[in-house]
Amino acid sequence: MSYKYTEMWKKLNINLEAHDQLIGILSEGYQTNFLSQSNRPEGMKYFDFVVSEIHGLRIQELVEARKEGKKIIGSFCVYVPEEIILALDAISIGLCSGAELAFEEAEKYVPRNTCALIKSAIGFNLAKVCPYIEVSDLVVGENTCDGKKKAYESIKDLVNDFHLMDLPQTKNSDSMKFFKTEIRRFIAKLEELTGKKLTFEKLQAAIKKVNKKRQAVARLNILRRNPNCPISGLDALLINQIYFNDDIDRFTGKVNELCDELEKKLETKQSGKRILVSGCPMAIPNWKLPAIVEQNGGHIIGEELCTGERGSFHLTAEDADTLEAQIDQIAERYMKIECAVFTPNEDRLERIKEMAKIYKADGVLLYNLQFCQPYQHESISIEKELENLNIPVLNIDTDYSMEDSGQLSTRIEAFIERLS
Ligand code: BJ8
Repeated sequence: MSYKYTEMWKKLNINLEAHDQLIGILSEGYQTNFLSQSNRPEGMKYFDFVVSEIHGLRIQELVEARKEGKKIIGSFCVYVPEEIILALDAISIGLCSGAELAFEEAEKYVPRNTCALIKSAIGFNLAKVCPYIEVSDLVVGENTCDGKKKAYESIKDLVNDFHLMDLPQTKNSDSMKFFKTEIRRFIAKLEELTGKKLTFEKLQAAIKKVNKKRQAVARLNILRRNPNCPISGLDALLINQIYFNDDIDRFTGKVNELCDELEKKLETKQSGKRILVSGCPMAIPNWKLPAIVEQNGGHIIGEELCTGERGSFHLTAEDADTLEAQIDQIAERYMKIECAVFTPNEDRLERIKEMAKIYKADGVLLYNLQFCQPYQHESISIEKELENLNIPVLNIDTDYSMEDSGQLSTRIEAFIERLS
């Protein structure tokens, strides 16, 4: 990444030495996993560019937006409603949590047996290598799993400003009422921060804009259901990761352009066993599992992940005629997300079964981060259920380190070999 950004990083209090190392690792990983793929669509060039400028140009845009008075809102979870952020003229961004960085330091704040995603979020913060955290006027935490819930007690003191959104644990009419109250509390916090008032017109425009982004990735997902899935799982994951950080209109346009190109490639024969992945989110730059799968004869054709369909599948209704009704419909949309922190969470299993069918998956890979109780727990019953339906399944627990790559490779290769 160009050193023309050094002054900007310094102003953002970035540790330049540690940041250089991180960018070095990121570039190497990108070269090995992405740029070495053959026959990539032309449209991926834009996403390559985004990655090459992920701590550069995009941060510069956010810095400029702040100068114009816009607020930057960072978050770690797909339950944080983007529509509301946009409607208050703020910018929503996903925060770094996909690499093993400063874990020893992070373990001074959270127990060792905490998942890699949480340790990474804290590690990036402590190591001062995440310009997204530094540029965020507000970080929003959500009470989802126990690990995040407790980690936010530390994170709140490490960031510029912090808002905690409480989430119910079950889905029923009472919990929906509670969640709607929490959404309104979030609106109040954002109104105070931005000095603006949420209006029906602004929210309507934001709902439509976010839905268009979701529809663009849904279009890509529909193309991937084709017997000749025209894009690698790695590239599709990358798009799902960039979903959280790029300018929304530009991202939507570029995904649609890519889809226009892919629609013409559906006749090109693709090889590889079709794999559906389900489980914990894969935050950028966590590309470990898809890289191993696709190096061993698999082709990931769908993701039941928050960095995949779970995060973008549901649309917010667009037919409300009052602001209050819009807010309620937003709450209803977000409560449909099938995250394992809810109990019971039968909808997730139904989604996996449905996706395995419509994506014509040869097998399902359950991806759990070590120490992630909700997903590890659900993977046990999901594995049994899929086996009962004769859907081949491989249940994997891993973390962000590369130490288990050899072992994972062997298991995944054997799994792919047994798929008929
Ligand atoms: S909606 S999946 S983004 S909570 S991996 S931190 S669950 S111990 S990230 Fe998540 Fe929102 Fe749910 Fe999605 Fe905890 Fe598990 Fe770690 Fe996790």
